[in-house]
Amino acid sequence: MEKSWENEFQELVKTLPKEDVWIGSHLYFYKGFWCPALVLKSFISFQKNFQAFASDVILATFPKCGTTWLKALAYITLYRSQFARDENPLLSSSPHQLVRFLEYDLYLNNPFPDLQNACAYEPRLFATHVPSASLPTSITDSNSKIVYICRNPLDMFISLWLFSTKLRDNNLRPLSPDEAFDKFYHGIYGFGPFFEHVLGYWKASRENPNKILFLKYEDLMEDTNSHLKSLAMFLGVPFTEDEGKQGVVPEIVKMCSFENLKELEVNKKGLHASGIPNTDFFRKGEVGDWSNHLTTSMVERLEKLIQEKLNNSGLTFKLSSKTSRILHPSE
Ligand code: PAP
Repeated sequence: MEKSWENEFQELVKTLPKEDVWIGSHLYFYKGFWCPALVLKSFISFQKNFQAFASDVILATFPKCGTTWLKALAYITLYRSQFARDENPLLSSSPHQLVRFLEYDLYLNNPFPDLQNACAYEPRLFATHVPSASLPTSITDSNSKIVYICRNPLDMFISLWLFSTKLRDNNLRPLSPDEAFDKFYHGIYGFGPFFEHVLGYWKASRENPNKILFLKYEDLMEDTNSHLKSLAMFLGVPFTEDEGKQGVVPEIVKMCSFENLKELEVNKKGLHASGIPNTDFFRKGEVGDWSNHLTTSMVERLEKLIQEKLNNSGLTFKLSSKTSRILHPSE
């Protein structure tokens, strides 16, 4: 049985378009997105075998858009009644250990992982980068909840490029900004194209706002307190008046802040389940850092692309925290 699935998988891989520009390992184009070689098999197992519970919460994110941050915020908010305030799990575990990825972790070497023991508390809380159209039907058809976060594509590109530079095979020549930009522009990177991913969740969240909470990194950065309150409400664990008086919301916000998480010992050492050092998930944590890296012509091309892709969708992105500049498709 296992052998025939392995053969079937190997046959499938041979038929898929592939690219290897970013870190040296392949991306395969499958089911409408570029799937990193490392997780192609686990994505298929996840899609085929995952059985959602109505109570499940899934954090769905586009890579480099705030996954680590959202994991920390959601975990502490959802389970805050389970541990004492001075025994915060973030002090001893990285956000990626606390909220485990389905394709990048749990299904990585096991088509039927022990999902019950993968979560310390109820309800189960998992994370994924998989686009909405490729989620297992048991997630989309059940009452399970999805929290999605995305980010303006200019900052996301810079974060991805600098992250990939660190992970790139040492035997390869460095990836030039122009090469990286060209692939990015054409949607060729893990879980890309970006716009299809973002618009998939955007449309689904507008059709069913009780099932999908759609967040943006820039909004969260601008006012973390109120977005945390909305998140708690959405998850069915609103902050009480008493918690308000005790300052629980600003306490969680501070605990999960970039500055705090980056300096915790647990995030300075150790590896993510995929082998990536924990420290690589904390770089700068700012809105608008793209302006320190992109050329004028890159910015112009991306702005035009955003206008084309977001056209009439109602979705907009803030590109900078200083000017609050918002790119509307009609600009
Ligand atoms: P992933 O999708 O690969 O798991 P993800 O956490 O989304 O990674 O991306 C990391 C980005 O989030 C980094 O952005 P930067 O490169 O522009 O700096 C990282 O610095 C940022 N980040 C990590 N933790 C936080 C946090 N607590 N608050 C704000 N930004 C954060």
